[in-house]
Amino acid sequence: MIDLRSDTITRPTEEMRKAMYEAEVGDDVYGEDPTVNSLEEESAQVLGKEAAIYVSSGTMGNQVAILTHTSPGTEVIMEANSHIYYYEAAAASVFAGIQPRPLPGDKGILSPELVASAIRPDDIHLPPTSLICLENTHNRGGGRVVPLEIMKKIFSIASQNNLPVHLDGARIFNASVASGVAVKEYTACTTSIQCCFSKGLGAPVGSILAGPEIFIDEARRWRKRLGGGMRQAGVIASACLVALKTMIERLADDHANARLLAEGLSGLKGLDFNPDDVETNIVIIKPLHISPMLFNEELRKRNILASIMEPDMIRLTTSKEVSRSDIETTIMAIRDILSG
Ligand code: TLP
Repeated sequence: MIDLRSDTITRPTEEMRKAMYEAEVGDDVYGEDPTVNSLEEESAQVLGKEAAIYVSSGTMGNQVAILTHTSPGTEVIMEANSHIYYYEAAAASVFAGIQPRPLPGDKGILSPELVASAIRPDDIHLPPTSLICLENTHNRGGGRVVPLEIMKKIFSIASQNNLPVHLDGARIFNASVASGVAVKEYTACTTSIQCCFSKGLGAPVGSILAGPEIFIDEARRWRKRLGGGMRQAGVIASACLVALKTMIERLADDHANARLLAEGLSGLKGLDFNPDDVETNIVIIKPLHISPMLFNEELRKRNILASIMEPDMIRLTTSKEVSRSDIETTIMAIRDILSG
């Protein structure tokens, strides 16, 4: 099978498995797991933040951040297609009791002016704005890189209003590798950042949440409250350390494969698709004359897996599990389906 459903399907490398086998461990709820401690220190350093906390998933990282930054009855500004708004089962409303304020973006990119206009004035009728959330790269935006300039402007607006900014940086290393902008430059425009090891970086489990020390201290309490305090978590954290060391540069290969796919699909009749929209490892296409369900079934018959994003949208995601020749096979299969 050629699995293009997501980059979450990546399996640990040999080096990760070896590190997991050999990991030194302790009880992390006591702060005594040396491998988790190393991962948190190293991640904080790489992300340019004072401190970091290892969490079980990207969703937990985002939710712990929202819980830590906000209080019930306040409003959180987010992009209407962001993962936090779209794919976290309303967790922020359920757990943090916040009201989301979804704003329309251009393929995931928010306009700073729109963000500024959405910040609530002080009025007892209105929920106070407590947080601005961003996402980079933007998943439903087709893996688009949010430009640094946009992030800088939004951060400056937030700072003028004494508001924190949380970045869902599940794929921040993809953004950095694609744009050539250092990760620290992006994170300098955020108060906190969540980034995933279990996507393109190939580790089996976990994300990091990084931010100011005082914020991470409180995030530790929220993680515990949610039942996210893990014990000998060094076994899985060790693979994340390997991911940081060995898996970032190679994301360029995934981007090159996505580009190859984009070019192979460019101009095909029966597809609504602009290859210029592809900037990282995600390719979103809209078949025009065949339903995505049927399109997906046809792909599956040809041993290719894709994910349906919307009733009219298919997502193809490249990762280390997909080779250049798999992409060539996929292009031929899609041409075949559309011509049939
Ligand atoms: N995204 C998954 C699905 O949930 C859609 C995928 O296959 O892409 N932020 C972003 C931007 C994400 O894309 C994801 C996962 C998360 C957060 C959540 O991470 P996990 O799955 O670790 O909770």
